[in-house]
Amino acid sequence: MADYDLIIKGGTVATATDTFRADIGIRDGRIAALGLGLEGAARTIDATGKLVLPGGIETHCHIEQESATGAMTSDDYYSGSVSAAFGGNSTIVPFAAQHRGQTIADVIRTYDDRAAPKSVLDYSYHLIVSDPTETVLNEELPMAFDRGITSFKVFMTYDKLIVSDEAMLDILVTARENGALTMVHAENNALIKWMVQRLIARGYDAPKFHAVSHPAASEAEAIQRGIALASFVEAPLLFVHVSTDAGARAIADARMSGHMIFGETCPQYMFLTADDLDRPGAEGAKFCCSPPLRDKATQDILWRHLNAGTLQLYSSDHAPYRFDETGKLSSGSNPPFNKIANGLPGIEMRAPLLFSEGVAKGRLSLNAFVALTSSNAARLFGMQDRKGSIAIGLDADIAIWDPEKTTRVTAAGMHDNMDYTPFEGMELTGWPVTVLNRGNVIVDGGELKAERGAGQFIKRRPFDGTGFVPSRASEMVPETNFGAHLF
Ligand code: DUC
Ligand code: ZN
Ligand code: ZN
Repeated sequence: MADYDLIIKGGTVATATDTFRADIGIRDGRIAALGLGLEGAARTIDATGKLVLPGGIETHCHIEQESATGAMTSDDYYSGSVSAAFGGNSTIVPFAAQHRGQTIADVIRTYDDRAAPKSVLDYSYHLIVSDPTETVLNEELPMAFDRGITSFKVFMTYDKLIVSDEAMLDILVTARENGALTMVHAENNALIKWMVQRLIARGYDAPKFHAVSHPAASEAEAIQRGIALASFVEAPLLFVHVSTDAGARAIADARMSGHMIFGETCPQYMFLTADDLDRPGAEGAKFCCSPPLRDKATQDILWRHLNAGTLQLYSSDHAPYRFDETGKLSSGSNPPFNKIANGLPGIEMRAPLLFSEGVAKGRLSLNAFVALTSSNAARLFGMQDRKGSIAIGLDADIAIWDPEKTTRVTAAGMHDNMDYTPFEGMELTGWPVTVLNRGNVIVDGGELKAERGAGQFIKRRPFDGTGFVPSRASEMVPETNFGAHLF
């Protein structure tokens, strides 16, 4: 009998910390050996000249999800996970959205029914909580955390999703007490509504005014407020889709002060600008997302924040709405900017864009690339015991990259259920040619090898705040608040 089911031979392995030559022996879906000259496998993959990296972990994507206004994303768990797999990912963590009045148990059941029969990749969900009632906070969320869904997102904007600052404090305390991580969409709702109203009233309704209606100041203010609330109750908070220098600097400051504050940015803020919204006719609608695209100077600064560790995650925020009446044009062929579904597709392009523009151009180390696309997500979202690195005992989730392969991005080349890609025409260097999930080859040489529904739900561990020694606000501590016990 062979020692291994599979050996990946002759490649250069890279983790978030190390780069080394090694063969990888895989048995029963896990990494069983790392060494030189491994032999004795039923199957061998020759990785000579290739980079052998942990499979990507995509932790910000919207798949088979209804928005608060009722628009359904164009990808279901099959097309969404297939597209993710072609982009070098082995695991996805999309959102399971609660709409007001819905129980969390009902939300989880709905998404289990959507994901289990279709996902080709391992998966979990973050909940979106829009109705934080007492029952949701005290009974339903703890039940979800016990089931291994240990993260959830809340919104500081959008009338149908927004949570008040008081609700946010309740939510943060619930998360803290149950070992969960709160993620937040941070934009100032009032400032955006005020801008939208003024722009529309004056006839400025073209897609490009979407960028004007969501000012950088709106993100900066909400991030600062989120930090103030989270640090007051000593709770961890992750700011998703950070798009401004001011927002990222607030995160960096909070981290330097010891607070459990984390940040994520996305390819659209690194590789597109608000000028893309100023395309002829309704074309700009293809580039409407929130927060909006910014400018070239911000792109340069976001690279610095990625390299400096301010932002630990780089995710696609894949929110696919087609350029037709089911998506971007649901309010007509020339929609005003405030009636355009928010979001861009990009799950397949996330890692290749960062590799090409970062690693291949010398702006990012290979190890930082692995950290940003895989390892940091595993740690932040409680999967580090199974995923996010190449080490003995971990799941054999592996992406084999050809660092020389060049690709021209086209919508037709994508495997999602979209009719455009915002990255059309970009020339990239480096591509994930073979992708494994738990030892199974799911993509190889441009072909899908995975079975529909082969992905497994991953029960995630509680948030681990090791290394942070935050100081609680004195008003929350009995020794300094005249003995009041507030937790
Ligand atoms: N926030 C997201 O994270 N994705 C799409 C739209 C939004 O507001
Ligand atoms: Zn958001
Ligand atoms: Zn999103």
